[in-house]
Amino acid sequence: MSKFQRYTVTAALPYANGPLHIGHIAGAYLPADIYVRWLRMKGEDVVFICGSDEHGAAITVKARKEGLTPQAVVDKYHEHIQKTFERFGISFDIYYRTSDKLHYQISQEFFLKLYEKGHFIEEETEQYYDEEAKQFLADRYIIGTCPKCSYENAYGDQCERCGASLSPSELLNPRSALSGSTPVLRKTKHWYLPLNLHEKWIRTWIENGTLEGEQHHDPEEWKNHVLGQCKSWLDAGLQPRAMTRDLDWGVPVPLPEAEGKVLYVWLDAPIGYISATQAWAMQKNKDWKPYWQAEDTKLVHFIGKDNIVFHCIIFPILLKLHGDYILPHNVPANEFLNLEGNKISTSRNWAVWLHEYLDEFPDKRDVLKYVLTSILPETKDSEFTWKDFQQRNNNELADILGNFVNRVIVLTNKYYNGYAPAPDKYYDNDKETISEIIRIVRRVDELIGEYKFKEAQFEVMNLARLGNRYLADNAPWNLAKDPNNSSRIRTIMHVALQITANLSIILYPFLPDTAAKIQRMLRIDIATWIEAGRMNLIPENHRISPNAEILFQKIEDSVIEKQLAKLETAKLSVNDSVAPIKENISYEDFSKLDLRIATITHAEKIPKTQKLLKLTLAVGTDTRTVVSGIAEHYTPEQIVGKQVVLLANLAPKVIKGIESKGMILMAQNRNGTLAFLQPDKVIENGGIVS
Ligand code: B3M
Ligand code: ZN
Repeated sequence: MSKFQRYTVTAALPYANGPLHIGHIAGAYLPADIYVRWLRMKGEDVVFICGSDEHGAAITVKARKEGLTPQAVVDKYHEHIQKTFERFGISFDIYYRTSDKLHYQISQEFFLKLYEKGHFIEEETEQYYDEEAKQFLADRYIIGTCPKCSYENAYGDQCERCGASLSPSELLNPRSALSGSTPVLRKTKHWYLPLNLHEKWIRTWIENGTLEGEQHHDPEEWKNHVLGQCKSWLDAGLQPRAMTRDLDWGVPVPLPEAEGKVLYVWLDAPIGYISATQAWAMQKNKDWKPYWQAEDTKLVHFIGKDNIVFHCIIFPILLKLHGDYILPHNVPANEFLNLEGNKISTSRNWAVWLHEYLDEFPDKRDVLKYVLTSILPETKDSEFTWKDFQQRNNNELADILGNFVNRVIVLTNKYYNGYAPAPDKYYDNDKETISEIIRIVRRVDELIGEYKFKEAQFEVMNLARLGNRYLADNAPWNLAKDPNNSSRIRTIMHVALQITANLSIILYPFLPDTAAKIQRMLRIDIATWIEAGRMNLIPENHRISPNAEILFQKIEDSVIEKQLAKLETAKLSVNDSVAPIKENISYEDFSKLDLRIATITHAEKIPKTQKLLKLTLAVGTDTRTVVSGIAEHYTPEQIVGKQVVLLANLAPKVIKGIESKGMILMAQNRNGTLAFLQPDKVIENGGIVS
């Protein structure tokens, strides 16, 4: 019996800035749902928490891109995400949102408690400021080259490629995510959490699972890659981290001198788990405190790997400093799911969107659950392919699970008009099969408890494999040719029915729709795990349904081909990556540009460079050299003679030792191809563009 009286299970709050894709589901939500369904079946007191994360750059950058207010963005996507989770059957007890006023109050109280306990350091520092957008740039508002891996689009707080935690001042060639301009430094005051002061005890908690000398959890139960990421963070040395930001969207800092500042999104978002629990408890007229403050509550955070540090180091420090809260007992983070050989990318629309899947396969949500659980990135990145989706549906769900259940229902109706027979004598292979049923049930139970859902589901399917083998080995359909075998057939069909009933129980956390269908055909209603492993689930004379439903239809090649074609075209149809329109400028600003028509009279590659061509341009007023980064798109031969638009009064610049006087204008589309801007009839060189 577990030492825990209740369970608080959270799933990472998705940013309300776009739809859900299969990577989100495989990362946190499906594993969490399997775990919670299993806990509920075991009669545990569990609350399953999630909601929309509605603050931070992820929202405001999206708002600028879509020309909406942040509130309009979160209203649009919160509703969409909530509905999609419901359609997919993720069984949250509450799907909350952090723009809710209760969350503002709880976050502010949390901040004030730490502030009044003196846990923050107030400091005025220089921060990057975008003079065009008139905004300080922190976190995802600033992009630059990662100092660790040279990734050119690293964020101010984290590099998505190598996972390094960064601060904006570490970025090389920083640029604003809002206007693209180069930011300047300006002074501003923030409240810092000195993570470094807590390094000792948080390291002990991570490495030994102990807290103030007591055993809090067993680190052996934590995933290696989670511990590894925490240790590399700790070994790099924890740094003070600002818990406030200069933004106009977020939870206002509850201090009179903090006008125009909000709580750092990674302070307010995890507190969102607590706010959601309080909102849920109010709805249910329950006390929320035991779920976050009782030592006999188990707290488990399901997240993706890019959130590990926030859930294993920063949030636990905040909870401990507050003083009233328990710390997480496990954070079974998953790695990333890739798609058809590429990283899933919302900006390039390289994704299988969950709402589109549900639109196109309305009766196949269990198929996607099964396939994703079969490939969960539990300890390393994994890959979704539509071919694998089809093969697992056809060769596993239909041929193994569906086929076994169908034969049992059909044969029970054929031999006994649907009335379950009483077993006669048990032979060795019957007894071996029965003990194998019990072994499998116990093993599935253990594996789910260890967050090994992929292996657990495979073990569930072993029960269906066992059933198929048992029927094939005993072949009741052959025995039925001789009436003397009727007592033998009764035992065989009795055992087969018990396997089917046990299957419907242990399948439920993974494929709830399928489990319900099987129980409907068996005419049983068993929702408790305790019944699993029993051999009297279908007693003598219990009548099952006369109708054997086909659980899984085969998926044809054409269905898969259509999905693959859709992916290919989707890549080009995205409007998500269209750069935001910059701030308005005056006509005076525009009139400073001197744009002319010019003709390329000569072009050559610049040695030892991949991207650069040296162009000679006839501009009418003069002939000049311009260096242009188009060598990966055009050969010199392709462009000599072209008329182009030249920004003639751009200040000259020496590039690779060559003085470049001006810039030719190019258009770029979403997947990176370039095009010249050319007059649609010959214009004299030097012709003015206005
Ligand atoms: N909104 C998800 C992400 O980083 C982030 C999780 C918050 S959980 C408190 O994509
Ligand atoms: Zn990096």
